[in-house]
Amino acid sequence: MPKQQGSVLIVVDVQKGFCPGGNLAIAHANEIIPNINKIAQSFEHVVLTQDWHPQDHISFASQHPTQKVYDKIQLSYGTQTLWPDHCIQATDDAAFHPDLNIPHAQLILRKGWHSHIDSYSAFLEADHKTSTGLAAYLHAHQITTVYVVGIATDFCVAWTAIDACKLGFECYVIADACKAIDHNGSLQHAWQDMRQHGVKHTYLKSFS
Ligand code: VGL
Ligand code: ZN
Repeated sequence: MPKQQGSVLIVVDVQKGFCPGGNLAIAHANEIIPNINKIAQSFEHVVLTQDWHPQDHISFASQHPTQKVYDKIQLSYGTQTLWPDHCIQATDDAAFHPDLNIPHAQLILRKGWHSHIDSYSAFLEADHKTSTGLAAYLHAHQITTVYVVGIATDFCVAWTAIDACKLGFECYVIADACKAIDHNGSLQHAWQDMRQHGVKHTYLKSFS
């Protein structure tokens, strides 16, 4: 299969914490992993992201005693959804799912490691200012097109894809290689947002 020239596959947060048995488990999330492994074979450039929070992370409901999981609160950088404690640095919950098998992936980008800012996006933290350095990395490799897969469609995948467009990359989400949290209509809202920002979507079948 020809390698996609000038393109990168960004594999978002395929971690135990987001799969059945994890602390922020999404039903059936593990089922997309064989598809991701297969798609990755079409790419020379693959970046894996890893949600990587300190134990006192601001997105954890446990840090806000009067709030509960899924509540939304206002922080200096905007609205923050509160989550169960998840993907704490160097815990088993933060490990990549053992089915993920992309030995040629070159970069593992950890995000969400500032205790006071969340980072759904692989490009910019939730203040929309603090850079992770990923755009510069991609520019250094002459990459102009970004394909995004992984977990969760309506949070980290969507924010990554939207920032990719805002930063001038052509961006595709491979819809059937993603899994959503879909809480209170968040998935529909995310697709609408992605469309408005110029994110395109495609499907697995276009890679076979
Ligand atoms: C994610 C919620 C909290 C994600 C990460 O990977 O989409 N969602 N942290
Ligand atoms: Zn997180």
